[in-house]
Amino acid sequence: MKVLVIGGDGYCGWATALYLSHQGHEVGILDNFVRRHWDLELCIDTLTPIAPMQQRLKRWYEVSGKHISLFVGDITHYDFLAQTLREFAPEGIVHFGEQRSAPFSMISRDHAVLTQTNNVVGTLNLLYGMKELLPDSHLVKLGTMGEYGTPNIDIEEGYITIEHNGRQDTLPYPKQPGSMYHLSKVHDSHNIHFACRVWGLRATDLNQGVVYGVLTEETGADELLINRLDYDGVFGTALNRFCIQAAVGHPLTVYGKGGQTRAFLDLRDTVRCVELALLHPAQPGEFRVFNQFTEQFSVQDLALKVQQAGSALGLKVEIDHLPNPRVEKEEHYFSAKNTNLLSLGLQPHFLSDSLLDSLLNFAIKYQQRVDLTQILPRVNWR
Ligand code: NAD
Ligand code: USQ
Repeated sequence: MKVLVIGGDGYCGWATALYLSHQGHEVGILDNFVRRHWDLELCIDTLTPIAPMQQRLKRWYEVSGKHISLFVGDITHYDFLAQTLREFAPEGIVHFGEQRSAPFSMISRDHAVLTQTNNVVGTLNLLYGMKELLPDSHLVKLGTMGEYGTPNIDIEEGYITIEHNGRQDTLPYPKQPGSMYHLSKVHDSHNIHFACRVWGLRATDLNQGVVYGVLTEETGADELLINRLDYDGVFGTALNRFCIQAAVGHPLTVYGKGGQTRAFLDLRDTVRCVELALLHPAQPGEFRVFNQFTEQFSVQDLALKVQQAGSALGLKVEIDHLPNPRVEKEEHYFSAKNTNLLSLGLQPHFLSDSLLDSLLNFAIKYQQRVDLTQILPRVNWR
């Protein structure tokens, strides 16, 4: 299949582009490298030394014999996007190309506006591009489990059947997102749903949980193919951060009580889920929603698991409960469905001691690159 990976220089996108290329798909990467620019602006850096994209692609060709096309530009610029769609003419479009940090979106009004403009306008341009140029292509869009928030009922996959005043309907599941970033994903979902209903486009929204891990078969094949791994207080995510904190002897930063429960998955499952969605496309006019995660944990559970795995490696790991910089429930019900991807054949990698060992060892290997001043959270929701 011919697949365009938008955001292919990022954490999920790079691993996915290489995986799809390895599986024999013809892959193109579109990215404007704005994430590298935001890192520079915030004075942060990935734990792992990532190479420039052109070097990454050259080495991938040397290692695998497979060519990946590169389109450098911003999808909020319609002319560039339309030209890329015309030239590459993909059958599947995987869209990772957004500002994806909740804390980044809450730094200031400017950051909220940047996040929502970048994400909503980029996706809207893509929908118009598909309508005008590639109406039969299939959009696989990365959404987030955080669109749902933490309701006191089970979370379904995108839709819920409701009875009201004696009548019944199946409607989009209510959304209660917890940051300006998560809100941008809700706005995207509404726009994509509209494009499917009204223009007959086909789309799959992957409501992904928090991703952990760094190694995939392909990114581990050579040092120049290494993936990014964020640990700072803005772009770093819970489990990845905890492993790096443990490796450098920083107390684990549990926010508040730590009862916040979220859905998680291994990066190796992200890449496979995307391929499964591509291989089993939505029908014309269908807006399909899959909850993309394999397990649920509270933040405190994760900290205890990392502490245990660290002890086994001889690390002394302390757990801190910091005042929560976010406004979120710290004790709540959380039970989400995730059967759609499993029924398409996903065989999950569950969080195991061996994964934690490998993440911890990876973090130990690159520990001299950690800037300890970037670990504590700096962005407050209030
Ligand atoms: P990332 O920041 O590592 O990568 C995003 C990439 O998109 C970057 O390379 C960036 O330069 C590019 N990009 C952003 N805006 C662009 C634009 N306007 N035009 C072209 N390129 C643009 O993020 P990630 O962690 O790989 O996340 C990818 C997607 O998956 C995001 O949409 C995110 O919301 C979603 N997601 C991520 C996680 C996670 O835990 N990392 C969990 C759930 C969902
Ligand atoms: N948390 C801590 N300590 C930390 C970091 C986070 O306790 O050091 C807590 C947060 O308060 C929150 C939970 O862990 O309750 C998850 O936070 P996170 O930073 O790991 O993840 P989040 O902000 O939700 O965002 C990440 C990705 C985002 C994606 C989302 C999936 O950055 O792109 O959409 O995970 S989900 O959480 O399912 O919405």
